[in-house]
Amino acid sequence: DVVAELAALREKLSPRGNVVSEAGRRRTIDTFGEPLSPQQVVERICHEVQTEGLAAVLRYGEKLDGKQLTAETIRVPQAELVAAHAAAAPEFLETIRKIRENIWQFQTAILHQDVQVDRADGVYLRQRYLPLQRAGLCVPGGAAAYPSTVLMTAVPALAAGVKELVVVAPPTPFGSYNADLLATCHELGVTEVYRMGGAQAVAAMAYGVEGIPQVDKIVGPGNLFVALAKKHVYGEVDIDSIAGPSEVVVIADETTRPDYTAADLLAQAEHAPGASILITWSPETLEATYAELNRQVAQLERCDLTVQSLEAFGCLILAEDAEQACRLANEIAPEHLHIATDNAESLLDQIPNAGATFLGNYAPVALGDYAAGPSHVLPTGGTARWASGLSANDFLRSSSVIHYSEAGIRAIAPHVQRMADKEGLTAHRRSVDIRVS
Ligand code: HSO
Ligand code: ZN
Repeated sequence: DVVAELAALREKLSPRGNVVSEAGRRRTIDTFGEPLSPQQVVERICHEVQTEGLAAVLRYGEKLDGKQLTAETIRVPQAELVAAHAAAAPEFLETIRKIRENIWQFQTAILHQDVQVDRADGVYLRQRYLPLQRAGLCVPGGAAAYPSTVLMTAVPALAAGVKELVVVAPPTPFGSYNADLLATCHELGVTEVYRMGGAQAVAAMAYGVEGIPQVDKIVGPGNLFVALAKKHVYGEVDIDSIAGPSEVVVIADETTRPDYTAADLLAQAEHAPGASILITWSPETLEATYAELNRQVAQLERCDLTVQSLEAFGCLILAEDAEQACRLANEIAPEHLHIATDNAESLLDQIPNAGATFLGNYAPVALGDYAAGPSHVLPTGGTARWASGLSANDFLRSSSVIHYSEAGIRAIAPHVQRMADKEGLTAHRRSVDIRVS
């Protein structure tokens, strides 16, 4: 029963179903003196950061990330950003600039434009789009360093016109001590970088603490605690969607190269955890892809992690036909959908539920992860059914403008008066009466 299995898979991948390891459980007891659920841990951290401020952020940084920092050292010094940038290889800086250009070009092209509707008698209505003033960007730092995530969150924000960007990354070698990450921040003009991660970083940005003013919106990926903390602080500030582990669904037919497909499935599994799902209606393609997976996995740097991830979250599905394959893919609503069939474009309309769709043999997900232009921050865990990937428009809010002339109010007044009468709001009615009588 593929559909039931997929439902179970999705549950495992969602923040709700994300199981805490034994080590994590023990650390929770060490930290809090009792075995709290991740939800309770996050509530407690957020509450303490809100009431105690920076002291709580520093305390949890020490307890959970094992790093003792102070009010002075929690922010990456400007000199360190400059030094990381100066020490970076020229080719790496060239890569950052090329990618920034691609992201900038796409993100500025999709920006909402102000709209004005003109009616008779000088009445006009306008929708204005205004950038947020200050945005907080979460960059993970657990399993690998992600300078690409700095690009994929900061450049859309800059394209929208956000003035103040704050980057937070945990105080780890893959996080805010990573020279590539710091060089990327400097190249993009991001000057506020803090060595904090987890729920405490989200809470610090959401409530504001000494030396770190509150942001308007918090975006970007993170572990379970970051995801739950974003959910917790929503309303205090805005957030993007809640990201869980990464996923791909590849749809292949008999023309799809099994070696390409295997490479794509392994790339996803490398995220560990990452779900790699192949759907095909060709038994030969399925067999050949399986053989390729076994052949290629042995050559990988992160072989053990990748195998673990494939065993837990990977699956190869033999569908009856193309139609069933599309139905299943749509039901999964994956973060990444790769239609690698001969007629890729023609299947697109049958699968509306996907965070990002990659078409054809030459569009591996890694291009979208690193360089294409749309952000790689995408809805996961089936939320592509209703959520969108991060874009420059997420850093805008809209605001309406209403202008009426005397002739305009006279024409609409009877309708406003009648509606006010229905609702029994006499003061509303009088504010119109006084102008037209
Ligand atoms: N596939 C990840 C993004 C990423 N991949 C960053 C490599 N680095 C989530 O879309
Ligand atoms: Zn990736």
